[in-house]
Amino acid sequence: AVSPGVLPLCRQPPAWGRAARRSSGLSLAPCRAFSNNKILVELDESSGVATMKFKSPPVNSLSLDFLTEFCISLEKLENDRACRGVVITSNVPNIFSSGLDITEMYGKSTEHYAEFWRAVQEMWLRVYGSNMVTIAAINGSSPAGGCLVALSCDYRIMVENPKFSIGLNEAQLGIVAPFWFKDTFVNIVGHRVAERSLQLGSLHPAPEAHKTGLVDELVPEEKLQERAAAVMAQWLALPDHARQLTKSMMRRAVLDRLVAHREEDIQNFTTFISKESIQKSLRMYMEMLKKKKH
Ligand code: CO8
Repeated sequence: AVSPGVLPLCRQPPAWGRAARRSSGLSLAPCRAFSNNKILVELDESSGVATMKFKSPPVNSLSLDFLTEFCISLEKLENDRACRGVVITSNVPNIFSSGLDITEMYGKSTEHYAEFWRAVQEMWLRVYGSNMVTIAAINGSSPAGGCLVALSCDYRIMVENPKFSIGLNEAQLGIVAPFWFKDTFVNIVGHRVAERSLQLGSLHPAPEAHKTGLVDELVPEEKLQERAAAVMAQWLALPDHARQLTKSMMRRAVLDRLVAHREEDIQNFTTFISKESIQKSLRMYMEMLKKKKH
């Protein structure tokens, strides 16, 4: 489980990848990879850029296990001096992430809700507060928590397919996006766009998401990784310390607000999600998702 602000330190043994390649007889390409059940990470040591691919079919939902592995992977990269930037993308066709795993918020104990919510907070604190350059390469739909992951990055590039949508649609589920989801959203699109979008629980098709500023640019699917690499190179051309201090100056107040109210926020979540009416809304929403197929 993820504890507040203190994750188990899981540093890579030095030259882990190199040793593996040597024993397999492959050449010494400057690339290291590590993987867990949910996420694949490849670090190109020559550019200092890691690619993190979500690989948890069918929809990359952010379960407790997923969030824990996500945080551990981020921490590994954050502590790796060879890594300066990370591109976050998906290995599952047509889906970036379907957001928080609804089954973690339904029919469970209050202790479970608290543990789950702490992991959601931890994920956001790590992505939004990362020292690395973070780019979301959004190659599929990205509702709610999936949108939050993208919003927490420094830059968003989305595949131009209008079938892919993104947004904080919590209101559609009968739940309310917490203040730090809202703060992150407002900081990107401004108050008016965020207010309307949040009240309506809008999922914006890619072209509309671009128009509102929710994503920074659209590209054809086959150009996504190439474009992410080009944008990353642009951001990495600056000295890290100046960029990092500037990022911290822009984001610190929002991060500190959650840190200061973390336990209260967990309490609010567990109370809210445990309500019978909210459990009923979530059940109906899950049934609607299942019915949609048939
Ligand atoms: N959690 C759990 N299971 C999910 C989720 C999810 N978020 N999304 C989809 N699934 C399941 C489906 O039920 C389905 O299960 P099964 O195969 O057993 O029937 C399976 O994944 C595949 O789903 P689809 O058939 O719907 O796949 P599609 O490719 O047709 O569509 C979508 C993919 C677009 C992602 C679609 O599944 C969808 O819209 N999902 C719902 C997304 C959503 O609304 N997520 C919001 C989660 S809430 C959140 O992130 C923030 C909450 C903040 C809490 C604040 C409270 C105070």
